[in-house]
Amino acid sequence: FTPEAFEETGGGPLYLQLHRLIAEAIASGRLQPGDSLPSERELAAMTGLSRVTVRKGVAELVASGQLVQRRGSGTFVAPRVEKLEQALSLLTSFTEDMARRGRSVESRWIARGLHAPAPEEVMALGLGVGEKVARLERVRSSDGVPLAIERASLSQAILPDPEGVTDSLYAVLQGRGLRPVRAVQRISAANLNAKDAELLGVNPGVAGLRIERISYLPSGKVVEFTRSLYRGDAYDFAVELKLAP
Ligand code: 16G
Repeated sequence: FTPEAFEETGGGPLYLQLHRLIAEAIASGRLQPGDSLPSERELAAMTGLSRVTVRKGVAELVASGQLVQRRGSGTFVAPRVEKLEQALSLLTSFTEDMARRGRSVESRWIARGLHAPAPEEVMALGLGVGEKVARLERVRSSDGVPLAIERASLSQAILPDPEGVTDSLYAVLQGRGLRPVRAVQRISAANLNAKDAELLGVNPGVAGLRIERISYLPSGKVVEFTRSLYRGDAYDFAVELKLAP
């Protein structure tokens, strides 16, 4: 990061030139995942830029997730995640998706139990008066990389014993003859808030995908109402389109 290097960055505001220099160093492999970046003071001394400008250039890379800042220990190149291509037309579970890829599954439980339902759960699940909701909230990881936060809600009638779900929810449902056969899924963009970003090990504000799934039994009865947050940098959702009739 020498002053000369800036002459080759194509001009523009100084903080953007620094942004480009660091991004190129990451893209070319000169900076590797996990490498630490010089401190703000050192970068300013190396480049001749002011600390304010350095801070702005680095902040952009933190916001886009290419750099990670850890309080007290500095700024690092973010670990590289391999994008997972996921077909959108198949009703599969997280465990099945990862098994098909030959990857491991780890789940970190945040909450699991029966609760009084929130209004949106009553609506989505068609709960009766006084019926409780089983909530399963967990961070789903694969090969050690956190990929999604899943918050599943099921009626007490479908899942009376949420504590009994230790690994795959769909395997438990299958065992009870309640495996969903159809689902409606909605995907929208979301910037991860500080709490969810921490659970996923990424910077607050980076791009995420909010996925809502309502799945059904052959009878049309709702099985689950699941709201998930997927890491935007780890997923690539693909769907096959056919010519409209
Ligand atoms: C998937 C589903 C989720 C379901 C879970 C069960 C999406 C967006 N979500 O992650 O609705 O509850 O699988 O996984 O695809 P499990 O059987 O591994 O617990």
